Amino acid sequence: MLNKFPALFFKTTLSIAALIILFSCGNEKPAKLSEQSLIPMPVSVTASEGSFEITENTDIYVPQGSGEVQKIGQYLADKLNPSTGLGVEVKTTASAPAAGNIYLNLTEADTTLSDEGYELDISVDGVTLTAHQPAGLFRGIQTLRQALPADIEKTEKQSGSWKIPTGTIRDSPTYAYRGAMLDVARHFFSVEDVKRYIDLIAAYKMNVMHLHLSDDQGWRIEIKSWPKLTSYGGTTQVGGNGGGFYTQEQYKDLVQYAQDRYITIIPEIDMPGHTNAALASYPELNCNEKDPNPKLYEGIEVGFSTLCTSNETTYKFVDDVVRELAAITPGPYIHVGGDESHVTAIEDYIPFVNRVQDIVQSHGKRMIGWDEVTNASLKPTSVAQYWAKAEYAQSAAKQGAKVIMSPAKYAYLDMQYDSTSKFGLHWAAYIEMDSSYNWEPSTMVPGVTKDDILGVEAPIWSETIADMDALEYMAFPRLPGLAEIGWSPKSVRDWEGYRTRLGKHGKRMEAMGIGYYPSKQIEWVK
Ligand code: TNX
Repeated sequence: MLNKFPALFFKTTLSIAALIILFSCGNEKPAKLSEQSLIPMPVSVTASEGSFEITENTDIYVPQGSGEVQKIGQYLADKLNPSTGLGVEVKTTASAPAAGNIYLNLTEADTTLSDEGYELDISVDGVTLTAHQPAGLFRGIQTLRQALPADIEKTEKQSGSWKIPTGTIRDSPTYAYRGAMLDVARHFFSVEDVKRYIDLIAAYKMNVMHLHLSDDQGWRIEIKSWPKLTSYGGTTQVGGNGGGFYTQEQYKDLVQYAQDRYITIIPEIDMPGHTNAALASYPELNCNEKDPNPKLYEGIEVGFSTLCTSNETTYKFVDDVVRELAAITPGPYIHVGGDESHVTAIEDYIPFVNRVQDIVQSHGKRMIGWDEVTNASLKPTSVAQYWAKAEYAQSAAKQGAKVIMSPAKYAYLDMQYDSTSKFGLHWAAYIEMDSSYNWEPSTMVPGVTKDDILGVEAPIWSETIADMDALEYMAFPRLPGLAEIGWSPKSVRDWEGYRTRLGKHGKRMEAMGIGYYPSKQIEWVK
């Protein structure tokens, strides 16, 4: 008797430990679909009991004869294979595949799905992703990624099972334009860096990458008819040490890379201000004969430079630049800046912008400008990007032009989180997670309604941001919330719910290799 007690105790302890191990490892049930931390939050999620597991028998099936869907299937396979090591293949089919597989299908029938909308059905027998357009399949794949364990994002083989909770998600975006802007002028970012940023914004269903390609400190895109813009004007950056530019071939490669992710590149050439790099490269663009050739600039002041608006050479220059850019930009927009032209008299600024708008249109594109361009006469096809002044956004709406919402106080990713932030500025605000998330585009500016708004964009200016580590620290974790403001309807968004989802999403950002700011406002789940 005396001897038996410790043996029984030992056995019981062992079986409890075994049970704990059983439930905490491989056989763990995934959270319900409705409890997955999906960002942006889908329009509707209906969860059921059960799960589908991706195994070595799972493949991705796409309809016969659609090279585009095949490519999307390959994108998904390339996301799944490194971490699972399961060798998922893309195969074509004429009808729904056998149980155990993933099926990507386009449907003409479901016209309630918008261009980027999708339906994701997960049953114990398989996954079916349906969309009206290929872009919808691509967006739906981002949801599928987030429905899998976070380790799916790692680039080395992981152990573990790959279960997806069952249910149905129907989803489509609230705004057609959901963008991020990267300032590659103050500090230059390489093609590889920009591709990484494109991949990161794609994961949150953003569809625009706005590249700020010129500023006082540097000109970053090859213009063949004005070669000194890059050979001289691209040779430095803030603080010196570096600089650089994209050749037109490299730019085309970026456009294609973005297009493969259903992201439109919008190139920006800022004018008439923010032009010191151009003015230093070509003296004839300056009005002032006495000081025709300013030096390259490596500081961070703004508002001191202007193209000479009374000089015909300036318009030849603008026409050449827009013509060459339009030829390598399949997207509908050319951004012409127009911000902070503090040394351009308003009576010169207005006719300048009007003329530039005509030039952009003559090359088959629509003009976007920062909100100050509403001082000019906007065409209804033009777009104003609101960043500072409500009255400018209102003026755009009154003129029948659409508005992109980038309120600096909420949406600027280069603003510091708080006074201890390692990088960033704070002229507009300190932007912690709550204020970054807690704003609504359609009620931000009185008189500017949802119908006036094309969408939302999160800019990152790079005066203090010199590399990818700094960029990711500033963009994350704010960017996913801004993507959600653009994608998800108001009715499914609330700060407390988002806080909880983001807390669980930290592991996924880590798996994606994102060096994010671990805000104290979020309870990060380890
Ligand atoms: C204002 S926002 C600017 C940029 C600066 C930024 C810094 C806007 C249209 N212009 O030139 O880089 O502030 O936050």
